Amino acid sequence: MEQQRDYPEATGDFTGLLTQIALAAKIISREVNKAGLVNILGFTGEKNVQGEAVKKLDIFANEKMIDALTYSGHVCVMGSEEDAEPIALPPEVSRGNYVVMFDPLDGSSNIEAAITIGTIFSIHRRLSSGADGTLEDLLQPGHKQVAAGYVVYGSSTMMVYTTGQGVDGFTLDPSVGEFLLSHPNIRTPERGNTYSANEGNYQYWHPEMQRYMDHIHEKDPASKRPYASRYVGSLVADFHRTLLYGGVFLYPADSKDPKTPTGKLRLLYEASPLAMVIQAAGGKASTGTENILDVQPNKLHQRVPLVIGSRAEVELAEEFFQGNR
Ligand code: AHM
Ligand code: MG
Repeated sequence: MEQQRDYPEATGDFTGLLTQIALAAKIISREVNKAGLVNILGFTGEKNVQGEAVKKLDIFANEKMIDALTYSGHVCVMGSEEDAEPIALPPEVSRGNYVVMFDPLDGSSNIEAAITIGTIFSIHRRLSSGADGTLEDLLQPGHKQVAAGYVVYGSSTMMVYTTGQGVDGFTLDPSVGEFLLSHPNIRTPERGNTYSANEGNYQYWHPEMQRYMDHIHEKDPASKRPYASRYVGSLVADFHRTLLYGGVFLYPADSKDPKTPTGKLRLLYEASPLAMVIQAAGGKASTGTENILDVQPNKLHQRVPLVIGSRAEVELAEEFFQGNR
């Protein structure tokens, strides 16, 4: 709301939209925090579009995001990691000009171990002219995002987002039920000697990634190598730590699953929004050869290799990926 005052032409729609996302996040946060207590955990027996087992809390989070956005009046179409197709609005609700994509509960394989998980969101303006948004509205490159962010359900619940001008973090104060500005203008360190990758995939990585990893493991005190390893296996948690402390997170292409040769993470629900956040905080996100924000999506559930974090660390990895080292 404070930033809205800087834009006299602002209608308040965007603020309204973020408020609805924050509302969904509060509801999801409440359920995540009592996940061990209620009978909401466990497999539903269904598979999501990625072919992975879906837990009940994923579905709950997905429904809350869809409901909060559907009735906001600010959205024309949505896309969710849990839904194969674009999510249209029911006929009776009013339409708005925003397009929202989200991963309602990322890292959900960690729920039963009480490990940090999160919700990621990406907001675009619609391109199409009809009342309802279309697939074309969802398939926009990351540099067209008007805002992006995530909510991390960890030892505290935090919402971090950017509209392109700086990154702010808000911590949920459970006693008042509001997100309070706790981390204004987050800047990611230029360098960081921490890396985050699933090294169990080493044999499946391409030689460039293997050589990069071997380099990171070498002893060279001048460049603070070997780097420290941190890997939660929950993207929001690994990203949030990297954003605040610096370092690099990598999920490269690998040959583990022939169905997903370009890596595991999804461009529209994961890589692109986090890329907007890191870039606004002074960091960088890359496929290894291309800025993530420049990748033109051609399908909703497209996957991309992701190298993200401190600018100097991403550029070091890029040198290897591009065969210059
Ligand atoms: P999900 O959306 O099904 O939860 O999968 C995405 C998660 C990310 O949170 C995490 O970075 C990655 O999968 C971990 O993958 P892996 O187990 O291959 O290391
Ligand atoms: Mg995910």
